[in-house]
Amino acid sequence: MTSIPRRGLLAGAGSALLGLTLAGCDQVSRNAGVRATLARAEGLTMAAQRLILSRTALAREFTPADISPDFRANGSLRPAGAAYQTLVASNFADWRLEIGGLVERPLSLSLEDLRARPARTQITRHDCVEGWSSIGQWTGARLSALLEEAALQPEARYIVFHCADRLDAFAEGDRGLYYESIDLVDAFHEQTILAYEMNGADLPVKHGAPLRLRVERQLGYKHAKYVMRIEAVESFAHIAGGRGGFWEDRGYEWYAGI
Ligand SMILES: Nc1nc2c(c(=O)[nH]1)N[C@H]1C(S)=C(S)[C@@H](COP(=O)(O)O)O[C@H]1N2
Ligand SMILES: [Mo]
Repeated sequence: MTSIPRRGLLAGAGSALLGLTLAGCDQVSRNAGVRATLARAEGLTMAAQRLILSRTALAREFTPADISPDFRANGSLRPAGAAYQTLVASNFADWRLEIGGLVERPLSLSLEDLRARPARTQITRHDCVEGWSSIGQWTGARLSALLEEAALQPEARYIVFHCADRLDAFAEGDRGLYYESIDLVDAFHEQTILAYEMNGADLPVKHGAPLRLRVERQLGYKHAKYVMRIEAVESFAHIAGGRGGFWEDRGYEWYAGI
């Protein structure tokens, strides 16, 4: 398992604690002072340490026989707009994943580049809040390795995933775009990958081609499809509705642990 940078782990632990004990309490979770106190190593209680351990535990993995013959697709099934259609037409040859924000070395990676990076394959169950589950096999680049390569700056607390699709046609500007965010505990989790393959084939368009997040300890809406850009941030308060994700901006929990 890749080791999470100590600073990142502690910062993530702070936000994990807040997520559990102060869920939905916006004022407090935005209070940097509270987070800093929770993140201080000496301030970590045994309960907090147990909590970190429980968050690094693996999600259940299944066998090839368990794979759902018809994995459901949900939300956007194909981003609109000429730019995405052009990418599909060339089989994503000109597509690049941008990794930036609070990093020392911004990256711009082609699918080929991503395939050359440390990878993981896993068979997991996807649980959607709408009440359905499907089991699929995912292969992708480990997010931890990509973030190590980009080298997070010490202020980085969250990883934001910007997607190609506009799910809300009526919302203004970037508020209608799909996006998601996770903390560093999940970003460095063993099973957190950017998947370019599903069930042994290229990721289909309806499931997020060319790249989608798998963050296996959380519910379906956290698994951003059509990922175009990854941004390391100290806070996501300035992005879109400010709550860390498309559905979070519409009332869903930011931490959707399962
Ligand atoms: N970009 C983007 N990512 C998204 C969505 C979306 O509409 N757009 N829907 C989310 C929801 S609610 C679920 S359940 C899963 C569905 O993934 P699937 O289509 O591969 O089943 O993607 C999540 N990620
Ligand atoms: Mo979902």
